[in-house]
Amino acid sequence: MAPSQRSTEPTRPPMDPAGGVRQIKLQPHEMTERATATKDVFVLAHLGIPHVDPAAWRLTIDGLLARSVTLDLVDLKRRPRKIVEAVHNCCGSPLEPTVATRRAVNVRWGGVDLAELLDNFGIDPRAKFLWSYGLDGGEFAGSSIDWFVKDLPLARLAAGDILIAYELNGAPLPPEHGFPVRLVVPGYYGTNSVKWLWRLHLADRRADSLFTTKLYNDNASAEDVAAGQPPQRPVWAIAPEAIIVTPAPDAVLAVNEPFEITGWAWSFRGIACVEISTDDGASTQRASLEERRGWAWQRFSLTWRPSSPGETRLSARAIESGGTAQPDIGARNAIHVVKVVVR
Ligand SMILES: Nc1nc2c(c(=O)[nH]1)N[C@H]1C(S)=C(S)[C@@H](COP(=O)(O)O)O[C@H]1N2
Ligand SMILES: [Mo]
Repeated sequence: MAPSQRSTEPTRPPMDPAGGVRQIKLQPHEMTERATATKDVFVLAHLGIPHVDPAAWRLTIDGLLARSVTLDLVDLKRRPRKIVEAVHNCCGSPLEPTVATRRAVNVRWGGVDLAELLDNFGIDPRAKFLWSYGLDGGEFAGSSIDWFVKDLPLARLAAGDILIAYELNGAPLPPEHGFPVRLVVPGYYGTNSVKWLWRLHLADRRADSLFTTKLYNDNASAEDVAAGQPPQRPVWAIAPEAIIVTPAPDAVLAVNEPFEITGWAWSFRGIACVEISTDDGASTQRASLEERRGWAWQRFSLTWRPSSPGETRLSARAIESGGTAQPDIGARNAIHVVKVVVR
């Protein structure tokens, strides 16, 4: 390999469609499989889908490094391939950050370990953020976007497993999921995993783009601000969340018959406990919960024997290692409630 530096920006590949795409494939009660099939993975593209010629594709890594580098697909695939199973979780619309959308899948990504790759090029100690650029551009929320740009704190490298990914579930990335190459940041909301990646830039400050500084920043609570936290918090690490898979909404369950309430729970820090309520929140019981395995979601289950007929609301609350619990309402990770009928 003879790394060289690219001086000019790439030409944007054809966009088809040009304009946002949002395909939500599975509702919570359909998330029955531990490993989500590629056809069931949601598609979120704010600006459309660029169709990239893999032979012309290049990745430039520049900024606060001892030396910049440009890699092609052959360079990348020659390096050791790492497979990472991880929850992939869209945080919902950046224009409606407090709406729970429950877009989550659990998949296997394959690619090159970013931390190992960067080690070869000498990270400057002044570098604090990694900016990542997608080949897509266009209009979003009244703004004209050159490139989709996100950033993340370089400190995230220490937790491991950030990939420059070229495979999803053992096959090349499909066009809509970032072909030929995307970033994958396990444990961070999906928006940070930039598709159609063409540049990684190391900097001492956050990227000044619509999707980094204007959108995708949550307002901190009054308590947090009083405790000295910054007023805004970037949408990076995934907050605790649990999804009820069984029973489905409006399911009819038999009185006095055991029924297994099941679902998935996850967060950046990992889930320590899931509490289930079968009586509209009046009381809770602890579900049995799988140990965390890497970045994958954790299954929970609880056998419930409904004792009286009528309508009731089941809910599950995930509590992560460290103690943070899902809020009841008004957040992207508000608790999931499923109404059922007992007869
Ligand atoms: N280049 C680029 N990367 C992107 C996006 C985008 O619009 N452009 N959308 C982000 C969002 S909001 C999510 S949730 C995930 C969705 O990835 P998927 O469509 O492969 O499921 O990609 C992220 N990466
Ligand atoms: Mo998203």
